[in-house]
Amino acid sequence: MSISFNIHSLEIPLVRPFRTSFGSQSVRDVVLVEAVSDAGISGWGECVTMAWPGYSAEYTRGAINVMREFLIPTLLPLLGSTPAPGSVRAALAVMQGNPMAKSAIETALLDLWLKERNLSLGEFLGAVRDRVDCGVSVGIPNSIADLITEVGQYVDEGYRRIKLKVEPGWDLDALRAVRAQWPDIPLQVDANQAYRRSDAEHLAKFDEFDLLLIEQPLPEDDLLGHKLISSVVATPICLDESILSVDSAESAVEFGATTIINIKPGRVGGFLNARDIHDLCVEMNIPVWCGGMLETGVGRAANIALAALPGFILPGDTSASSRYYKEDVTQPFVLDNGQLLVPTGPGIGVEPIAANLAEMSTNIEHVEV
Ligand code: NPQ
Ligand code: MG
Repeated sequence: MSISFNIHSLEIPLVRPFRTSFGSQSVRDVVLVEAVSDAGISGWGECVTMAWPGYSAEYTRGAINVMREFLIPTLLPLLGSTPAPGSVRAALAVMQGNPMAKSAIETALLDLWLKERNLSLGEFLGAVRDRVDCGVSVGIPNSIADLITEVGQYVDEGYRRIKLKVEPGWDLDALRAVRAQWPDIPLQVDANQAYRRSDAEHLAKFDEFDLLLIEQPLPEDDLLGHKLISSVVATPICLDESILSVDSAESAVEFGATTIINIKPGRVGGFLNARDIHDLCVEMNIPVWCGGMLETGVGRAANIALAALPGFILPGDTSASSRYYKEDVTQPFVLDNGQLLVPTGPGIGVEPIAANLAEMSTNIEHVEV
């Protein structure tokens, strides 16, 4: 008698292609991990990898493999009944790297553990709000005209902050066009590591557009480069890919490489680590915001609970389901006055809709230990 896992591979069409400095995507291939208890209760976690290692070194087939071959077997001694969240994190920490795979498994078991206690993820993490401010991430489009149309749609829908994906050759003209139309809207950019140290003077030209921040301009391992950029650019630098743990967050801040941090549970190995990074940042007076990885409702629900913690003072990439999907795997998250409601049900507070899951599913792998 013990907990078993189903690893669901899904393919969901995106409402429009999402292009970043590392590639373009028109279908989200995503993995949902289901942990099933003896009592037949399911806990859910989302693995936010992409099919290829473009955003970080992890990728979907590798994540599924490491879950099956190493992460789940490592948990075997704990799986007689639903393990406490801290013990899952400690057991998984024996394995290096693979934070997105770890986060998916930890979250599925955490959802189960919370459901057994009738506690919501928000209550467990320490949420202080019942709704969160939402921003939206705008991919690199084909033209300035398309950009203005797309941003206009999001502004009309009520998003409280716009983030433009940028890369060399798609930056100043795009910013100028958006600012000409919307002089006052909260605006930021994300380069996903597309610039180099030698671009410091170029990045300084972003200053005139009154941006909240420039996210991850340089490669993830280049803390010195980010510090050098910060000395030339007035706009705050915010790290995403570089921040992998509590210690790397503290290092980046103390070193002077960043003054704002994007927290993504998948990138940091789960919600416990995400909460700890949040707590550290509150102590250090570093604003944080919740990133996004084109999550389905499963991952989105959990992110919104995280974003309700007190240190999340900037709007997140916690968009409505409709930003990415015509149909979500859960009940859709719908924007209300630029905000989403924090789920209040037990665990992550949402379930996949069986018919949607069946329709989107391309493969199910059962893992029993
Ligand atoms: C970021 N996300 O902040 C990412 C990166 C990103 C919402 O901008 C498929 C799956 C495509 C995950 C493209 C946002 C993706 C993806 C970009 C994540 O850096
Ligand atoms: Mg980013």
